[in-house]
Amino acid sequence: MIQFPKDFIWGSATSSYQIEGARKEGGKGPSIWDAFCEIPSRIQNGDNGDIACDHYHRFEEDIALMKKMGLKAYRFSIAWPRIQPTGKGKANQEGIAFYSRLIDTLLQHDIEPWVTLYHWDLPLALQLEEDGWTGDNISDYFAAYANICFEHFGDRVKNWITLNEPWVIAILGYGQAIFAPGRTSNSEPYLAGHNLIKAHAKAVEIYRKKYQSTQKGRIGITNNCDWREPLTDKKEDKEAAERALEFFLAWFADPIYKGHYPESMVKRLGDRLPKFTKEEIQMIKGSSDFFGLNHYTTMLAANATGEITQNNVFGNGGLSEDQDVELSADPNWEKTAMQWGIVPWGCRKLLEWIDQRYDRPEIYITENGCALDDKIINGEVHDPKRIKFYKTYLEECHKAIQNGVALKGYFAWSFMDNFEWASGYAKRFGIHYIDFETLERTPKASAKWLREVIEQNGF
Ligand code: PNW
Repeated sequence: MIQFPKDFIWGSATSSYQIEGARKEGGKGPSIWDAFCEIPSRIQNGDNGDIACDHYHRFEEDIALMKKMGLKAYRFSIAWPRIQPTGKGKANQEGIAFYSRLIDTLLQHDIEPWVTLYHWDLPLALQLEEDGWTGDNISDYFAAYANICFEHFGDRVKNWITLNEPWVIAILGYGQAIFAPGRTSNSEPYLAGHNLIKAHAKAVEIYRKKYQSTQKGRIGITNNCDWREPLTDKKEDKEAAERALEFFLAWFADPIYKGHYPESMVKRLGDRLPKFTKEEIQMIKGSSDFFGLNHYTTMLAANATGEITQNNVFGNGGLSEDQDVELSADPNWEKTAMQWGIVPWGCRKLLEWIDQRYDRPEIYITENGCALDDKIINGEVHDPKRIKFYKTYLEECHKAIQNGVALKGYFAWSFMDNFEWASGYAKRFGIHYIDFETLERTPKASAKWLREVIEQNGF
């Protein structure tokens, strides 16, 4: 029997654009994802989040399902354009009222809200008028928005996550045009990343100065990272794997934990990597109360010796040419519907890497899970492969804890099938099945398995 520490947090996660729907209701303004989905051929099957899971209207039913599962925590995100329809100015009271009801209902069911302030649905006006995350003033707009959220929800919300996955925002949004706002560049990602780090730190500064002492919550950031395993024992490949992790995770975590970008990035990117001022470094260093980590997969990394063959799945190598890293997958690995390899030990190695590099931070896995081709048959979804995924990843998490890693919680992605960005509704990550015609929710076998895990605090 595998037992997790007594106070281990068991949760599940979603994000606003992926589940809420109600695109034009409650005074919400348009977001860059509303616009991106209008562009032909960007999203599989021409899907969009106009209705999604209709969580905006069905949140009480969803919270009842969470309660049934015994979830201790629920991670969701606030849609910035519901709070500030143009990204600036005073708060939209209907937006405040919606999230207030959501938070109250969670607390009534003893479920701890973990709130992400930004999970990619930037108010469209900020993209058009301020150049989105590459704009000079964007971090101040974000901080002002964060302030509104702390002011209205901070009496009840004790766990804040500023940004979800700045790497994805910068690389897939500004480098590879896979996600909104759909730009292609080899310099904008580094500028966007720079502004994202400043935005995070400014929001944290406001929280710490104005709210933390009275509201007594915690604030951090969630980064995503795959594991990179050296293809061979050769020194060049080991260095390539390390470099790949630096361009992925240390890009954001080094400034926050060490006060500077990784040396490998500074050396290779030259003028494309902006510099922080002394004051900014002071504000950024130490600006996370915990280490939020989203982890999905592993790839093999080799030193690139010539032309990069674009071997990376769904862009998840970043801008490989900047790193001189060639990625590949072991053909023996099982894969998910995203074609992401299932490699549980990669999760442990990544946790141990973070533990070492950042000197034992408290880590929360704020997302882990898999997309599979689930089918509902006679009202049931048998997803043994997902159960095995969770079981084997959790076993490695447990090993990491035994090896001294301060892993404090785990959130399954996702609570329900939802709008999987460029893949639309074709990829199902949920532990609850959604029929997107009727919007009926059904717990999958994996939800029932996780319910027992939570009940026994192990398996
Ligand atoms: C994360 N990659 O996205 C997001 O936080 C979720 O909203 C999303 O549904 C989930 O993971 C599954 O995709 C990612 O290419 C998207 O490396 C792409 C990558 C990583 C994470």
